[in-house]
Amino acid sequence: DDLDLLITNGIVVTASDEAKLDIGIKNGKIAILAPQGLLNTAKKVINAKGGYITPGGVDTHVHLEEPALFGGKGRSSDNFETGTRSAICGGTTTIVAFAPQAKTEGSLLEVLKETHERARGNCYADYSFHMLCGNPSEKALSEFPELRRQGISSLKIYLTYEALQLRDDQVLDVLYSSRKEGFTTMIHAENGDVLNWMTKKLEALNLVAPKYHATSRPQLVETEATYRAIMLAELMDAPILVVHVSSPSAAAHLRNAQTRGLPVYAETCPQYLFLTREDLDKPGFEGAKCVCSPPPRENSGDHDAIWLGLSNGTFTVLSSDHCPFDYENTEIGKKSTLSVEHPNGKFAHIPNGLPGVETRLATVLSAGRLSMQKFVEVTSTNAAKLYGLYPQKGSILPGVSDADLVIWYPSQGKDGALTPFTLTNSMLHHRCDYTPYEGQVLTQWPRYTILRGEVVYDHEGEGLQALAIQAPKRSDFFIVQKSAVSIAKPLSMVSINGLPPVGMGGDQFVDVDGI
Ligand code: DUC
Ligand code: ZN
Ligand code: ZN
Ligand code: ZN
Repeated sequence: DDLDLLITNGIVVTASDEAKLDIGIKNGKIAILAPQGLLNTAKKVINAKGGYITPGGVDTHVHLEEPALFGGKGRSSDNFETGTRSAICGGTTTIVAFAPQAKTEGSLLEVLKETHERARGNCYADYSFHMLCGNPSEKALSEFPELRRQGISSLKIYLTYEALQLRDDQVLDVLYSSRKEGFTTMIHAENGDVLNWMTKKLEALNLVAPKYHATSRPQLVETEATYRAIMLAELMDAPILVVHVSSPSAAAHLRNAQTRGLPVYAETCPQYLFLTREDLDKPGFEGAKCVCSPPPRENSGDHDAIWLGLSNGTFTVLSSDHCPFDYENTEIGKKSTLSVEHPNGKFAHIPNGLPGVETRLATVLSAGRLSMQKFVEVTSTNAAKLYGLYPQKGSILPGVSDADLVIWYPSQGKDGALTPFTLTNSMLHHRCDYTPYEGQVLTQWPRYTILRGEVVYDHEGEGLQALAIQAPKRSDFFIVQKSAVSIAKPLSMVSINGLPPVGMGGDQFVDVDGI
């Protein structure tokens, strides 16, 4: 039978291999991988010109159309339509967004239903959801089995933010119910009480400019909460993933936990590889553009430590934490309320979050600091594995995987390579009015994004400025999360420096019903 699409002349990369192979696609699936030149009939042929072909990006940390939960008065710039459009233009074919339950809401199922309604029929990319749990009430906890039946196997909780912060006993409630259902619990690890105290003290001294956002949240704030999260997870013998890790010292605690064999996973994001606190110290209120939590850290040494954590397996995934708020907002002022008392803004009123779903892959690939296999592993394969989307997503397995692919430009110096270009926000397809990576020089961008065998983004045909989406929005792209946890084991099993693992003493919690 004829193939629907044949991709020739590329270097196929997975998390484990790299080989010159042609790819045959039929009915939206990878049909065959063959030595180059062997396959020759297909309805359509794309010549990859010697460029890399990777599985479509899987971005498992994306906030879309959420209410104001992250400080300040911002409203999410992107809805499901603009956020998923931006994703595919950057080579990400599957996102996992959040179904957000604030403290004031009782039912998780109700929130999930509403989130489905916002997403359904509006997405350009495949999607799934993590439950975001701000109120682990008895009712909410009793809904976990039904959530699982509805294809949800992951849940995010917070140790900070007024609308979301849980006490330690509430964290234990969530971990207890999660382990029964086999959920992965994602934890935002910052000590909310400490950073609120720091914020008040800074405000009393009138130190309110954007740069003081970083001052209010030193690494210790993240490190303590990370260690606490590990300790609570160890006590409960439940798997966790610590999200958006920015601090080398927090990373060291995570590494240590992994070394002791605990199912402790970690995520980092491009903002912790490229931005520093100096980006918060721009003239005027510009620093607000880089306000996120945890904040960008001090210097390139911190970046080096996070890159190392990606290379050595401390970080299982590299996600965007796409959470955009408009800088110029006619209703509420510049990414904050600019008031009479605070004509230059006040960091505590700046909603925390950055756009990044479209720039995640190209910025990291252009930096050239990860092997191609590691790049695929942390930006696609491991994300799919952690949340039960693998091997439909995150891989290129014939007969098994969806035909979700990115065809990159040939590497620098080769025929057909992309001329290095300076990133500007006008090139992007999100609905946010800035990118924190404005001015960064990139050497790569997806040449084509392919979703279930269809070319959904054609950068070459349309040029950088153009909206190049050809596929219509799908009626229902929801991907059920299958296996819940722990396919992706932490990769680091040897102790650091050959030292014996550091134990914490004591016993894990043992449940009476024997889980
Ligand atoms: N941090 C951010 O910067 N934005 C969204 C939520 C978060 O935890
Ligand atoms: Zn968070
Ligand atoms: Zn987030
Ligand atoms: Zn305030």
